[in-house]
Amino acid sequence: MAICYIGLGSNLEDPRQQVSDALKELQEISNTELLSHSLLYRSDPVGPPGQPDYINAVAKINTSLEPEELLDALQAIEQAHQRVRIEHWGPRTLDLDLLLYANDEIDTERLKVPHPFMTERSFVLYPLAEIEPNLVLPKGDHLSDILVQCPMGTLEPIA
Ligand code: A4P
Ligand code: MG
Repeated sequence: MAICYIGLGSNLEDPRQQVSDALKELQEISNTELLSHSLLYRSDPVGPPGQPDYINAVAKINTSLEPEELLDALQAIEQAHQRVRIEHWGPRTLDLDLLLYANDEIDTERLKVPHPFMTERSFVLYPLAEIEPNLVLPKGDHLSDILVQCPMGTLEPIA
């Protein structure tokens, strides 16, 4: 079994509902258990300006799926949310990123783990720290040390 962390994000078509529904759908992935998840957070978009605010969250799961099988399952959930890919870093109904898969480092055409931008993004780091404050990344970096170098910016937890 592998402990994994999934980053959820949405900024189209009722983002709060999209993320809440996706958290429930993570529980339905085969051979996978949802262990915990963060609050929902609101933030300004990173990337092209003029798009709506994002809602983000992070989930912790335990799975016996292989990394690419898990990615398949995450992409199936994205598809079910009728995600429209308009532009890179542009608006989306649902984005599911595999942030961490056990202590693995993966670099294939389809999958890069840890997720390449996770250590720069407040909307990933703060929800992750909420559920796993003592996390150590595969290269040995402590999440708490990365966090102090990443301002919270406009990120705020929502009720
Ligand atoms: N892929 C490779 N590694 C991974 C991984 N670890 N997890 C591949 C998931 N997918 C991974 O993904 C393109 C391909 O990446 C996939 O087919 C998969 O094989 P995509 O989701 O279609 O591409 P994208 O989302 O447009 O690009 P990217 O770089 O994944 O963007 P991000 O990092 O997802 O960022 N602002 C706020 N406030 N909140 C947000 O959530 N999100 C983004 C998107 C931009 N700005 C944001 C937010
Ligand atoms: Mg993505």
